[in-house]
Amino acid sequence: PTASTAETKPGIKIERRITQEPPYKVILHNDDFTPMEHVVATLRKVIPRMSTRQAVSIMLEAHTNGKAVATKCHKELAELYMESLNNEGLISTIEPD
Ligand code: NFA
Repeated sequence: PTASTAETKPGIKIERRITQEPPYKVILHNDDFTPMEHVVATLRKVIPRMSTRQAVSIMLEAHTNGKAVATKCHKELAELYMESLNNEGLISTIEPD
């Protein structure tokens, strides 16, 4: 258990517990074959509350840079999302944030 402080307004420090933050990243990797439409549809199907605009943005970032963070969440959910994305033919991995 550890904590950090952040400045919001000048001179006002708010303490926030790092242990309450999502500790894992789900990384979407580019490939040369999967249609862009399928990537967007799959992100929206697998990850709750993902808008089409968000999904397109993540897809394009992975397409351009090779990878993109699809979401941040706790480990068990990250594993579920990774398996679901990979079952749909995508390549995803998880890593501690
Ligand atoms: N690169 C794929 C294409 O050109 C699209 C894609 C983007 C695939 C992001 C996987 C991840 N059809």
